[in-house]
Amino acid sequence: MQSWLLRGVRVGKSVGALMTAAIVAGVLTGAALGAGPYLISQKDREFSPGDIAIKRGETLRFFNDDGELLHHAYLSSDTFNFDSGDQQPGSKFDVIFPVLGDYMVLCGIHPKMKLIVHVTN
Ligand SMILES: [Cu+2]
Repeated sequence: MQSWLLRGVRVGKSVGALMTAAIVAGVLTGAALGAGPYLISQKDREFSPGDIAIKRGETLRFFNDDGELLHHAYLSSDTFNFDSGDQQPGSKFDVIFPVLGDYMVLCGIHPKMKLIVHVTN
């Protein structure tokens, strides 16, 4: 009886440890996937990716990884606006999207650069 109990305790502990590990892993994964930031490259006169779906409150990080070109990112809409200003090569600019909807982000320097952002719940 006693040894059965002890074994039970031991099993219980290891299950508990496994569950703790799973929860920790879940939290870490959730943090990595949930909050972003999602990287948007600005290179060769393109946003890449050119189309992205995120959840409300998540962050896009615009990264000018072009060798020597200035870039820019702005959004003008009824519900939500931002403007990065000039972005030097190597610079980053973070934007949180707080409002649901579909948006088109543009570069004021290269008119053909377009990024579609779908913000969902
Ligand atoms: Cu540009």
